[in-house]
Amino acid sequence: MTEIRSGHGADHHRRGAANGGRPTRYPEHTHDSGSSGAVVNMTTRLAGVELPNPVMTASGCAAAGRELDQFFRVDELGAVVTKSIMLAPRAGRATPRMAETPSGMLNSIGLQGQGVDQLCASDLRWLRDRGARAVVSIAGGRVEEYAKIAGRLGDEISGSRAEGASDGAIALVEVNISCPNVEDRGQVFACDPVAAGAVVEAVRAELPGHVPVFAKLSPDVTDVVSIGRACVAAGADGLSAINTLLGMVIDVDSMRPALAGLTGGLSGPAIRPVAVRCVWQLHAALPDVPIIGVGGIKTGLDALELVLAGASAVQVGTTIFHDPGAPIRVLAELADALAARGFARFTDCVGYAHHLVRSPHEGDSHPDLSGEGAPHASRFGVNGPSTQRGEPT
Ligand code: RRO
Repeated sequence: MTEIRSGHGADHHRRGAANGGRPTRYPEHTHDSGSSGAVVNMTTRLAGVELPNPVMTASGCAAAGRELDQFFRVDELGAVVTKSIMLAPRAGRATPRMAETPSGMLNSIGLQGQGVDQLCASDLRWLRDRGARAVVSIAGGRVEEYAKIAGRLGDEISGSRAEGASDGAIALVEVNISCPNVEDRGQVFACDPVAAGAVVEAVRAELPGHVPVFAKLSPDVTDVVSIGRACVAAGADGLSAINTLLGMVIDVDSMRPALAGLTGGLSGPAIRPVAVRCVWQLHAALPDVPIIGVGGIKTGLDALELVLAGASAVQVGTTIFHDPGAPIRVLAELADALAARGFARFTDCVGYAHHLVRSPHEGDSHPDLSGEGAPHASRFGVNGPSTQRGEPT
């Protein structure tokens, strides 16, 4: 049994490529919750792929994880999500590209990056040698570009491309159909169910079946569920929710827009309620589809909120810019929060809040949240998890 203990991140010795460069399997990855002594199994499954725990970095907030590795061992995260990669290297938008907002940040990076060949040759191999799992985020201007990138990753996974290919690192592929910083809104595939489905179908066709494809959705739509459904119908194995919201800041001193690109993507704590709402709606409509929740997570309790809404994994993003150790801290805090609520397994908590509310069609009476009679009634005023359901979702 592999154990993670509270505060483990900084203390552990560095393992390097001690496992021969292959990702470690974690049959029972548990967290010994420091304060209560309770043990929580943090293992999660995303469309057949098992991860030792549900906490990832968010795309675009930690490159490919190399810089974070000086603060904690990135292989101790569930996965590292790479910055969205395109087919060719790309300079991105003009500067300034970032602006502060109350409880958030606005970015207009514009898909700056090294291109997929360089990602495979360098960062993915580093992640593999580190024993970390990679979620490769891909982006394109056209359906054909997404397909070519997926094909390149497919070659890498099958090892047909080069000796020592980085296949072992790639846990799943996140299809970014929702970047807000493209030249025109018509290019945001996630705003249209047909366009979203076309991208997912093309990507799915290029990747081996055992590599799950997750579509990353935009909150800037009227009905996020209809987009999610279209992606799943087109072959997506799961959904990531949410990307940033389109926003704008005007500097009142210069009286000019703060970003050279004028508009940008809003992230940070300000958007967390939007992420919770989207994850809730998607899980309610598509309960069998795994969801990765992302948006404004700073603490383990923030992560717990998204898990209760239906997320089987979470991504930590903007907070990394001022607190690089945040992802590993969030993991420890999430495990503590689960232990305090009586959960023995992370998976038992996924979507738990849905079981505590009635649908509006069931009348006005409120669910019994008293905890009376529940053997594991907790100080949180809800029936303990062991009285509700035994099986993970
Ligand atoms: O690169 C960006 O400007 C960017 C991307 Br790809 C994205 O998906 N979301 C975002 O806020 N910025």
